Amino acid sequence: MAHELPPLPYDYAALEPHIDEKTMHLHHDMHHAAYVKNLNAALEKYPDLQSKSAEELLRNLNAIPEDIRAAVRNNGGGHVNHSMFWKIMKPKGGGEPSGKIADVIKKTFGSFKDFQTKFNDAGTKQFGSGWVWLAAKATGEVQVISTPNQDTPISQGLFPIMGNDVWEHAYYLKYNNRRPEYLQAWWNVVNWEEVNKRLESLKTAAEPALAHR
Ligand code: MN3
Repeated sequence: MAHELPPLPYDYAALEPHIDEKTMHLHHDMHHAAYVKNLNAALEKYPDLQSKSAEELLRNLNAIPEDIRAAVRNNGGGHVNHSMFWKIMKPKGGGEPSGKIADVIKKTFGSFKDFQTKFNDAGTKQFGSGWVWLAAKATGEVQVISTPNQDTPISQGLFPIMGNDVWEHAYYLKYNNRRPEYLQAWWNVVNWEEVNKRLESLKTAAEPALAHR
């Protein structure tokens, strides 16, 4: 039961002009594929860990044998983060959020615009590679956080409702060093239906159901 690379849920060019086709090819077929391959390689010596979902492994990294802990953290994180990332984007996405996520954003941040500003700011300030998130506590309370590398909110006991990848591999071909421009453009491809589904999964499951193992 090896971990598998999920297919992109749309064409590589579908997020143009905001995210270019070549970046999507490299990002999905090379970067994400490498995380999956390296996660499986790390688990080779530990058959009892192979049946666990990547989320389960990441939820308690201290329980992972020390010799593969960093590999699981980086590659398991990379796998889970990107599996979410592809799904929370879609062609002709973006616009104002609707449904429950709109209410949560308004209640927490005052307005969608204030939320975007806070999210973009955290993404811009994340030094080096990492992610910016809207993450929820089990109580449902949400906050904007950033994490370095492929670290996931799951390892902090938080649930990632949505997140943007601020590694240079996510934007450098099109935006070069202009990360703020990428962060701004990204809102045009957000799949609010999927974000709402993730928010909903907080309430319907004791263990939030993430899409992919
Ligand atoms: Mn990436």
